Amino acid sequence: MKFTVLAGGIGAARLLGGLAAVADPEQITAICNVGDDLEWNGLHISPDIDSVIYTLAGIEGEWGWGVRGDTTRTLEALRDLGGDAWFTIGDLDLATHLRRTSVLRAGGTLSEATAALTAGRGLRTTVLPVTDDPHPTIVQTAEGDLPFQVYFVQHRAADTVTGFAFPGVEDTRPAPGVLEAIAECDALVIAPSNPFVSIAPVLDVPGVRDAIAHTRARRVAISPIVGGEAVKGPAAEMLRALGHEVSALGVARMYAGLIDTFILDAVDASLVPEVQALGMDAIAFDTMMVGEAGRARVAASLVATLSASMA
Ligand code: FO1
Repeated sequence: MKFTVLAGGIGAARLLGGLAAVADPEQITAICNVGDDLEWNGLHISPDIDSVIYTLAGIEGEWGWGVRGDTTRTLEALRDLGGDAWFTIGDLDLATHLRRTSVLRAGGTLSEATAALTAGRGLRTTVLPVTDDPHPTIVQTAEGDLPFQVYFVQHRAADTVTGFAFPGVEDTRPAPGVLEAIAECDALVIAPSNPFVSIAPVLDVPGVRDAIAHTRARRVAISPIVGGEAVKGPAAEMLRALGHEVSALGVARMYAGLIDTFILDAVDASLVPEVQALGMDAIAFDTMMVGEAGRARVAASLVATLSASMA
């Protein structure tokens, strides 16, 4: 079975790690959000791409980002020199950003830089940015418009969110391979990622929604909300602030018309009939991806669900 996964950060990375353990890694393509990207001390950082690459390489960090066992000596030295140090880039992580930025400076695209990084880590899974064009997420808050990482890291997601903007998204083009990966897969999976700031910026690149509407693939989304709370990050606060129901059903409503199957966690099984009433299949199983065994278990349940729906 050929999989294409629309991916945000850590939830998507864990799912992809599990999928690569239970399926052929060469049959998996991740299409990654780039709305979280930022320039840091002159370097191009792509947090969601890096979460996916590090997790697939089995070296994801204990901080929830970066590389396992990393240190911050460079950052501390930079801080001592009066540099910009609110974003914690580890010493080993830095190599990734140097490599990416050098490819970009030499005239390469973000896709080419990403391919260099996946090859360098020995990965067999294809990792694509959704677009090679600049496509930043702006979080609109009561304090004003903030680039995503300023809202999320510098302001600790403390500002009241009023909306999101993706300036210039209408001029972005899907990166090479993105539309093909959607058209030619058997299973199109929307990872358990934040629907507002991880998945919407992927869907909004011109051509992506259309490709999803026309793919022959089974289209499935996994809820990032479990028991009324986000597994990680500010998705629950964003749903609440924007007037959505803070539940897996609230997320399912956002994907109505786009997908065939919605997967909820077992604790939300009572919501299955209401999700089905939206015009999609609904399946509930344990979606908590704790440890490598948990990731593989969730991926195996996903594959079983897909196989059953295609039989
Ligand atoms: N998240 C934080 O909460 N604080 C940080 O200082 C931070 C640094 C960082 C550096 C590189 C990287 O790839 C990710 C980093 N993140 C940090 C996580 C990042 O904000 C999130 O992974 C995503 O953008 C949300 O999916």
